[in-house]
Amino acid sequence: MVNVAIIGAEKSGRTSLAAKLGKKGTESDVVLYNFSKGDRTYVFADAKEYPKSLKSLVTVLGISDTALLCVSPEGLTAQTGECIVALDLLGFGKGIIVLTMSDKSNPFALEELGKKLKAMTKGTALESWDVAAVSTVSFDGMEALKERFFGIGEEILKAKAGKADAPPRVIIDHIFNVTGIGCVILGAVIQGTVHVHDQLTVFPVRRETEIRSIQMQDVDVKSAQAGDRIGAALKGVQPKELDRGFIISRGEQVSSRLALDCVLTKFTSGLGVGDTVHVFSGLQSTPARVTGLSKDGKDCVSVKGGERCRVALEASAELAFSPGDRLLLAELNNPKQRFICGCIP
Ligand SMILES: Nc1nc2c(ncn2[C@@H]2O[C@H](COP(=O)(O)OP(=O)(O)OP(=O)(O)O)[C@@H](O)[C@H]2O)c(=O)[nH]1
Ligand SMILES: [Mg+2]
Repeated sequence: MVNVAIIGAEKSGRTSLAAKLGKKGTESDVVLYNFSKGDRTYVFADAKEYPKSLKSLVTVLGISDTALLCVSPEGLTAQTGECIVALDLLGFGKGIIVLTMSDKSNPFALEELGKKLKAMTKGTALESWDVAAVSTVSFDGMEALKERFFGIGEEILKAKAGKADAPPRVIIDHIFNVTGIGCVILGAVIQGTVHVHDQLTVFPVRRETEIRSIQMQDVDVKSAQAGDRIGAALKGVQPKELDRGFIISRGEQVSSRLALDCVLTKFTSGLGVGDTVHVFSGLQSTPARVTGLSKDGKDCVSVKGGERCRVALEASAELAFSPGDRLLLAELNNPKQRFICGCIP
């Protein structure tokens, strides 16, 4: 299974593209569109509530392996920049810049826009992304776009196969109570293989559970592996005890006090001790206060855009994470560009 985030500024043609690429499935602040070709399944995730909700954007990126960044002929906005910053901070090395609504533009303008985007993404994780122009009205470019992300999809599947032997980790993104079954979650297996009857724990709440059943694309299966999107029925937990972003695994670090290594984006005004920020860890998010900063091992009171530092945070809720996870800090009230930095614990 290949999970593809479809993101971009407001009215950049995201939903039209997602709806042409797949069939609508799960819908919340994130809408999933499914597409199967032979034994390959693609799930496209539309961050429906973005730009209003940053969480909607971080959620689709959190459940995706690759992304399509939509840019309309109207061009680049602060939100396009914000999407590029998010993709860069999370290290999305594979994806496609999609120039949408090509029927409303002309080849010369499209080429100029593509060049501008290539310049803007130079030195970021998006540096080697291809640019493709499409129209969901005339269908120009649609087949070529599909061919390109099928190519990326195969590379992703190869990389994921290598992760199937690690301990299982499932990130929960939706939670339901199903009459007669009980607690059912939707989520992504991001590492390892989960089997029916596995005894695992839900973090950060540290609740033991057994995987009662697993479904993929509504079909019962015995196991699922890294990269698969699953539905799973859980024994021993109630839906009300769970929240989006909770992790089902054998072990996670759980804490509300975090010490993180960060690199600030060039597009932030900086970070200071005492600041209130929003921390995103996978699909979990919570407000937090900066309680300490240090640069090159020396304590300091503030850091500027582009700088590297260590941040101590006191979060409002416990977060679950593992070494190697990437967290994001954001200032939700900044009107221009809300991301501050990407961090590792
Ligand atoms: N001519 C033309 N219009 C398009 C195309 N794609 C989308 N549109 C129109 O552009 C508008 C915005 O498209 P959406 O797909 O809703 O874009 P969005 O990014 O999901 O928009 P919001 O979620 O509202 O921010 C709609 O009126 C679409 O009908 C296209 O390829 N060609
Ligand atoms: Mg939309």
